[in-house]
Amino acid sequence: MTAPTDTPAYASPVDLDAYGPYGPGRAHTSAGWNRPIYPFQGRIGSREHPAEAGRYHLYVSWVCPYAHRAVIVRRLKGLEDVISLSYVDDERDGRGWAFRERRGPDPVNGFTFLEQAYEATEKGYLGHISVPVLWDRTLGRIVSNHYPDITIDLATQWSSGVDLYPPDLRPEIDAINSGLDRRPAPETLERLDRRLGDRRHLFGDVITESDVRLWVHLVRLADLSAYPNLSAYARDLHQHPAFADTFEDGR
Ligand SMILES: N[C@@H](CCC(=O)N[C@@H](CS)C(=O)NCC(=O)O)C(=O)O
Repeated sequence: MTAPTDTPAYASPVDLDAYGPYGPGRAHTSAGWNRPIYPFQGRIGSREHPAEAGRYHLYVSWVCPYAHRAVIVRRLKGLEDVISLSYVDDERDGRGWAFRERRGPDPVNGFTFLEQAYEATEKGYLGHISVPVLWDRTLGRIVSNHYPDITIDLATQWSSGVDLYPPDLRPEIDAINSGLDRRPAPETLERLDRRLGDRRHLFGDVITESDVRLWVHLVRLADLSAYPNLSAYARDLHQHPAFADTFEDGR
């Protein structure tokens, strides 16, 4: 592991001529759709990765909706001082996610490419190098790059006044979330639009995991005009700092 220094370490600029465009490269796919297999599925709260403040770091990207969810959950739970966060550069060449001036260095390991975190975890790793990825400082390795587990663990493993995944709602939250795994189908949007006809959020006054999932889709969909309740809901949540401050319009 490279110790952080006063001089930030950055990757050289994106160079498509020299390195080619990113991907498809390491597309480890699973049955049904083009989804990577996740080799790293550790859980916070397990014996290996106890829920300790200051121990974990999230590597994310501004341009990745999956990473965005983890950033919103961290903020909603008030975990900014508990779990550190850094952003990879928005653009990639054939070398994959990298740390550059635009989004700042890797404050934990001084890596210049995210690939180094995967390599440090598993030498010779040939799988998918994705964000979000959760890093364990104590063990010097990745806990998980499985985005649904990362958001659930952030939501449940540290107590604060906010419960995004209340036990009594979990079956219904899981059911809604499964329809929001990928870009939601029009029937899903219609159903959720109707649901929001008589409540502020998907489960009423409280904000849950499902709202985080849904909102990230909505703000990236081109046209919500056919869904008046979803449009109003998206605008309403956009006023909330956990949503507004973690999103750059136009992305
Ligand atoms: N697609 C993953 C979520 C994570 C993900 O795809 N992240 C993207 C950025 S939005 C990534 O880092 N991909 C790496 C790659 O394309 O190799 C999933 O289906 O669960």
